[in-house]
Amino acid sequence: MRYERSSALFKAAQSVIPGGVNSPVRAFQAVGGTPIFVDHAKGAYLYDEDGNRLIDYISSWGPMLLGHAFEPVILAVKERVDKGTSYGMPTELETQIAELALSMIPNMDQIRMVNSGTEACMSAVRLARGYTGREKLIKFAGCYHGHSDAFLIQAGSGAVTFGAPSSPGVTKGTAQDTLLASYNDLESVAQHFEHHPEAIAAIIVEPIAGNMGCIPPQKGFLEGLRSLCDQYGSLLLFDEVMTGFRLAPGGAQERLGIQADIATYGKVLGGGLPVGAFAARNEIMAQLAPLGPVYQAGTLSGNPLAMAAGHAMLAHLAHHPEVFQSLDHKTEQLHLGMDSLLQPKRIPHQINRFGSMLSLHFTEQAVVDFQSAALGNNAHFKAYFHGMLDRGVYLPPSAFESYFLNDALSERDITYTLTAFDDWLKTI
Ligand code: KE4
Repeated sequence: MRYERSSALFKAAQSVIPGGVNSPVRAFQAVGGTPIFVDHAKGAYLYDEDGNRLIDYISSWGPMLLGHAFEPVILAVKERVDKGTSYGMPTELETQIAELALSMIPNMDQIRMVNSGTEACMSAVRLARGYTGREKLIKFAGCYHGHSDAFLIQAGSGAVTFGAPSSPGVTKGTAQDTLLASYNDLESVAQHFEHHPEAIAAIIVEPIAGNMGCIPPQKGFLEGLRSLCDQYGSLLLFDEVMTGFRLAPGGAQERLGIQADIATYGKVLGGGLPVGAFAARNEIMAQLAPLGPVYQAGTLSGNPLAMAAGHAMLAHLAHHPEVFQSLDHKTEQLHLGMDSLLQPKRIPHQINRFGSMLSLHFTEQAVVDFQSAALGNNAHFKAYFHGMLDRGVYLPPSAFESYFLNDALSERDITYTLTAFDDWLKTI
């Protein structure tokens, strides 16, 4: 693979954009090398500035569930753009996508559109605090809910893990209201409720974690969170920015049969345009401005182009539920194929998979939380990432990310990917 043009473009970008990227993970810092600059994308393929065609397993970190430049989405945006790009006034389109989304999502009465997953999660936490009148938030080490201060918290010292800022700029005052627990470890959550029985507004959780690689919930984990919230009068927030409209029309709530009090969305919901959202029952949403005192707003929230793209995306998924089985099948094929190639090599590895999310970890022990995910052999991962990239397969440039398959991937693409994997394995 040649990368001269990407290298030149990266050099130019670095002089005017911090780190040359508008989101850190794109900078390849975890795997080294030069970020790939894209010229365009179609279906399952990315076409970079050096003319390389790459099979895409990131799908823009989730939104491109149906592949890049999905025709109905492109057409919807083209039809809409001549009517103007933003009004700062309500449109029928916003009601239509809200009705459609709520017809797919179980257990929610209303939805508020925002412009990113971060904004959705940040607003959901504020709403939970406003609704309960409580201040503490429980989150899980390794789960990512966007870059709002309340989420940029790492394990602090102390018997019951108090939060400490994981980024400069996050204040100790903020950190003290975020309590950290371990994913798949109910006891680490119960401890917080025992110490703060009436102070915890909510638990926020990725129902299937996708920011430590892919980590599915163990049996009873989410059910346990649900019952702890019911026992102590706290709200259960499902961060479905990744899983929403990806695992099933109704996301993880539908797939797992567990009800959240507030659910957040993004990615697929916007069909690739900037959209986030949060949904809840009427009694909770009644607290949100302009109905109630919990303030939240956004100039471009419900933007007509983004709504047009999102509506076209959801309409397709609502009318073609077979997409979800197709995605599951393709992901299973990739999983089983990789595993069968790895077995004879006796390379310690774990492959986690749920729906169309998957991750490969070079480690002996099961990857069930952030601590076990961190034990992966990163040198192996870097070699794997670049080995596959050199063979035309684009994977997430970090071991702490999930793959996001898209339904434009053909059986041939999966077979090619496994051939490339086998070819790389021969080099180690
Ligand atoms: P955004 O603000 O990036 O739209 O969404 C934040 C967010 C919230 N919740 C979950 C579960 C998420 O995975 C994300 C964002 N995901 C990352 C990928 N790990 C986006 C990629 C990036 O940061 O560039």
